[in-house]
Amino acid sequence: MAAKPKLYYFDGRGRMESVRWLLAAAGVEYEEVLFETAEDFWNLIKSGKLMYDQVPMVEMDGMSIVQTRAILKYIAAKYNLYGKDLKERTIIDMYVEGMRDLNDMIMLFPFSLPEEKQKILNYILERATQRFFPVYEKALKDHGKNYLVGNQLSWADVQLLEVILMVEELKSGVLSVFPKVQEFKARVSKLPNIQKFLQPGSPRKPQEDETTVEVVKKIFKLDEDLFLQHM
Ligand code: GTS
Repeated sequence: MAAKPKLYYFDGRGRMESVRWLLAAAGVEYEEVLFETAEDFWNLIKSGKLMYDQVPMVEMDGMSIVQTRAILKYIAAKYNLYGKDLKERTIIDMYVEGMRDLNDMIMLFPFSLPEEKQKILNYILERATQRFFPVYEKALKDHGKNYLVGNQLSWADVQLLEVILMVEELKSGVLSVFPKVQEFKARVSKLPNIQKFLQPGSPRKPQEDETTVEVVKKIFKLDEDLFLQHM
């Protein structure tokens, strides 16, 4: 039996959460190495497995895969969640890249300065409801199918459910004017692998709280000003 994929990251969502989602949707069991300190991270760097001395990293099929998109693409392709041909793949990429733009904003939100939080929150919600969700509402309405691409579950659907739930955590009721997206959410949440991942006790992580933010800053030695410039 092939070894289970092994995920290396800190104990939080960050960039790894979409990898957890995609593996879960594919019904793949995995192990996690969740480091807690800068020393743990340094030891991983010293192992020479991180191409850019960065995580996420996933050990899978004899590779140490880094770069979030590379990891996700490999999993999507391997588990038949990446369309049936190049055109479907490109459409999946277009959906997923938009969703990742939104996802990245939400991922960084807990790290924003207290005095900036409300402004950033408003911006995220405005982008979600004015720019991104209308696209998925229209797509689902226009083709009348259950999934975004090719009428079978793909990476785009998994990423969409993940980001819907993230936005709803920031503001409940945001889907009220998107009936097709609401139906999509209900439908995809009931798929057995996904339903399992949504249960309490699954490897799904909560949104980063203040404690996790402090741990992450220590692990990656993030100086606040530098970090904000990076954002
Ligand atoms: N483009 C990379 C990806 O998508 O994987 C970025 C990876 C990245 O910046 N990782 C951070 C890191 O390892 C951790 S986190 O942003 O995901 O929390 N930082 C350490 C460093 O020295 O850059």
